Amino acid sequence: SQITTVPTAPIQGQKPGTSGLRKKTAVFMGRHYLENFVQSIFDVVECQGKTFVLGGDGRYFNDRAAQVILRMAAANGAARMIVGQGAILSTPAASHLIRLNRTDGGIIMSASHNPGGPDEDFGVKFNMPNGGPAPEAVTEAMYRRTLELAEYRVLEAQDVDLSRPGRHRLGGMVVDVVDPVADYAALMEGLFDFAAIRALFAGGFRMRMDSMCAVTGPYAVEIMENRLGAAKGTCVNATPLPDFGGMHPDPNPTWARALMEEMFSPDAPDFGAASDGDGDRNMVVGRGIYVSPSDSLAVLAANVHLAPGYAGGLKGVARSMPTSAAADRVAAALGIPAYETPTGWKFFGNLLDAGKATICGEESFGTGSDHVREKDGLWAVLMWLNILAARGQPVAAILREHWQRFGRNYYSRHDFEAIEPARAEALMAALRASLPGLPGRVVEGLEIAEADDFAYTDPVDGSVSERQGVRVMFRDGSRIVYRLSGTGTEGATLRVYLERYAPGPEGLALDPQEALAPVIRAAHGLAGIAAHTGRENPDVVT
Ligand code: VG1
Ligand code: CO
Repeated sequence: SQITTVPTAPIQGQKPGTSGLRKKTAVFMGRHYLENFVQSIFDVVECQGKTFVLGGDGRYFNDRAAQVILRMAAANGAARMIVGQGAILSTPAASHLIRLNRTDGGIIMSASHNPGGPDEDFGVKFNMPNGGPAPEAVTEAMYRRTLELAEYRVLEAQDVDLSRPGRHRLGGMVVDVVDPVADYAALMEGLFDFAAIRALFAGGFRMRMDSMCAVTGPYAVEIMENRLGAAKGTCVNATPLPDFGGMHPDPNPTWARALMEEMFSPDAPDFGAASDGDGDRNMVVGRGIYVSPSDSLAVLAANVHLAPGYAGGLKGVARSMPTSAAADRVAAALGIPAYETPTGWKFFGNLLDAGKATICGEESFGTGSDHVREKDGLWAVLMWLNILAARGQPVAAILREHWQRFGRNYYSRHDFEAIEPARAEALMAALRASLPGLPGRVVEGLEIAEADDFAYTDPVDGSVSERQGVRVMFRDGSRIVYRLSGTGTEGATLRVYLERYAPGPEGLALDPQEALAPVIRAAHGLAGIAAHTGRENPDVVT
């Protein structure tokens, strides 16, 4: 077969955000769009003789894009591609395959928790040989390459049959189609006490695992139902669909409403969980009690030693800056370091590689550990199951005991979506300009101690990332963080992160929105949210 060099011209705006390049599907399907970006990836990482993993979350265009990427990899001299059957791989499973096979990285096709379909979103990102998302220096180089690209290379060939495991040839390149679930399930079996979790289910423990018609369905069925003996039907919405069945596969109380309703109903099962489009996020819910992601990270930090894979304890805990400080309190009690990184999993990679942190988390329903280099939704759910089996208590009791011991960081995130970008930028600019005058001011009865724009110096490679979010910190430990989303495809999204610490033993059982009421009012006042955006109320509250 023949390699064709196709003349092209730079396409503006191919700049990866918090997690890869995400655009409307129609944009990705546009002339040369996918090809230009993939060629830029290959030009930066150098494709010749290399082996890469390829897979995606199964959304609309996933199968077509996979064939294009394979033909381009072959034309650019790749030696071998390891592809999930049906071009399917969850993000954590892709990360694992990259590491397990010691490959030169991988390409993941996903727009994660964004809806999928011809009118929704698509995305592509590159992961490094350590299995983690490419750091900013690499994604910047890819972006610069898109701005100078003049041609791309593609092999003239028919589609590769990805419908079942097996080996194929595409030009001079080997294509190995692999079972997307098997290696990942084996990894989980090595980390957790499957016998104890099996005994839990055998004893009548009931669970609902909602895969939201996205990629974790086959993983959840194999692990929960087949290997752990959970009742058939425990896993719902377990068939990945190109449009996620019209769902918004974002596991939070707003978008996983059916799960929330069931968990708060009289006949609620013992435990509920949901995962996102590409399987790296998780939400966990107990009977009648929601676990905030920040609390989940803290509870895991305090209990992971109960899982065999973590019996040796933790080297450190890392959280993204907007995540609550609940995990820091556990780290302090354990006498281990706590790290605070900018938003996005790529910033955890160096800490994990260097053995400085063992578990990591973000307030955006992301939790994971050094077993892979992505956040991992099913890992978190299995960790919770392992803890529930070991402690023999319901979720509510575990949370109450945690707050009694460490105090409670009341926490909430308010999202204002689809704001006109210029207005969102103006809000952030005004906030940044106001920073020097904030310390000492009292708002809603709260005195501001410090205010800044978060900057991070990576303790491993010394790289600096600036302008990562405006922080307003109050004398009593309360905090407001403002930043703009880097994953959206339409307008701007303002995220406002709100936190207030209650030391206990009293006042630990309030509704977070009530406990945070003065902080919320202060957040609106300080940023002039209504004046800048015309919005009084957030679109999504988590
Ligand atoms: C959001 C979250 C961030 C997460 C990122 C990718 O980014 O806030 O914590 O790492 O999504 O998650 P942003 O820039 O929109 O706030 V996923 O599951 O979309 O890969
Ligand atoms: Co995701």
